[in-house]
Amino acid sequence: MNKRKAIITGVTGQDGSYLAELLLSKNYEVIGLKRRTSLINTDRVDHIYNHPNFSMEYFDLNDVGSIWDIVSRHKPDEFYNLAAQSHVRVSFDISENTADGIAMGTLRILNAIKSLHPTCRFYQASSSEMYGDTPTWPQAEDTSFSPASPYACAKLFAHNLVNNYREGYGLHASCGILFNHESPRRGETFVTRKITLAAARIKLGIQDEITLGNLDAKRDWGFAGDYVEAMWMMLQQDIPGDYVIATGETFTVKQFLQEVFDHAGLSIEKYLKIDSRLFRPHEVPLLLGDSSKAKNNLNWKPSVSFAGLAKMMYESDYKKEKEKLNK
Ligand code: NAP
Ligand code: F7E
Repeated sequence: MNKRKAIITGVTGQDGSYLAELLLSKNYEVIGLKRRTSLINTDRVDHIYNHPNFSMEYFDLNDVGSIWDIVSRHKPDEFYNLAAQSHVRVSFDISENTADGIAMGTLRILNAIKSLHPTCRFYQASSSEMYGDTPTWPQAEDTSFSPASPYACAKLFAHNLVNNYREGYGLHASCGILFNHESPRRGETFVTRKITLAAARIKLGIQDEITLGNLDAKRDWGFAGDYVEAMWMMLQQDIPGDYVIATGETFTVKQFLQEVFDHAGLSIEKYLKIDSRLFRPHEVPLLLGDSSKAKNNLNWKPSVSFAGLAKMMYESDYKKEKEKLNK
């Protein structure tokens, strides 16, 4: 039997790397798409680079020609669109670039699939940020959206577009409305990783303090490895659809900080500084997901607890920073 072929945009990112590993373990041929960067940034996929079923190609969300070329040459069975300028705070600074990549980039991919290879199954990385400051919680698939950043507005555009192409053209296109998910591979400027890395470095005596913004925001944090399983499960369903993926528990940034610092045996009061520049023009106060639909239809559930996630990320950072010190 021929191997199933999957394309992943954003393969150099946190989720792209976990998803590539998962699909390789299921014997897929995986083509990871990356954009050109001036420094090599393939750290998260270096360990699978020589896998016989893995390859990487250049593309960019802003480049129609590359997208059409890749879809027409490979004719994949599944297409996972994970690429994005994914930092909410940064989306206020580079709003046009963020919106173009996420909104128009998704449109470019959908048009290529519709015209060149409409049987391809498509996954869109939608986000809980689309709920923004909705007064309703927990948030499920039918909760109204109230996006509170250029990032979230662009994600909602893409989300609506996928629904529109599913209905209008009969594409097998699904959206995962994923709540925050983290891991030792999380980018260092997202709050969880910023905290675990700082705690590890403070513990080792190579950092003096941690500077944060709003500690009161609440997030529903899960483990990225669990969440990429849900992406794959969505594309194995006969009928496409939208699914909330979340743990169903919410904690403040302060609680995450406390969990990590307690684990490291550090006092928050001694090392924490608050910087108003890290607050956002428009904050999302509370995200808490209801993933009952995913539990019922996909048999998906998270496997890592809040405390387990904090510990996993801290231990990983401590080990890596210690190894660097000993070099
Ligand atoms: P990430 O670590 O920031 O990875 C984003 C990926 O997109 C990187 O590979 C990045 O390339 C690539 N990219 C950015 N702009 C691009 C462009 N113009 N053209 C081509 N590639 C581009 O994000 P993640 O945490 O893995 O998240 C994956 C997806 O899920 C994103 O769409 C994100 O918005 C969405 N999402 C994430 C979460 C979460 O909590 N992690 C929750 C909901 C939704 P470089 O490596 O070159 O920067
Ligand atoms: O912020 C607060 C900040 O940047 C979480 C992305 O993956 O998840 C992510 O977006 C909270 C916010 O993630 C700092 O104000 C305090 O309330 O880790 P974050 P995010 O904005 O929730 C969603 C679901 C996505 O889709 C996105 O792609 O933490 N916070 N102090 C801080 N945040 C950061 N980054 N840095 C701080 O110093």
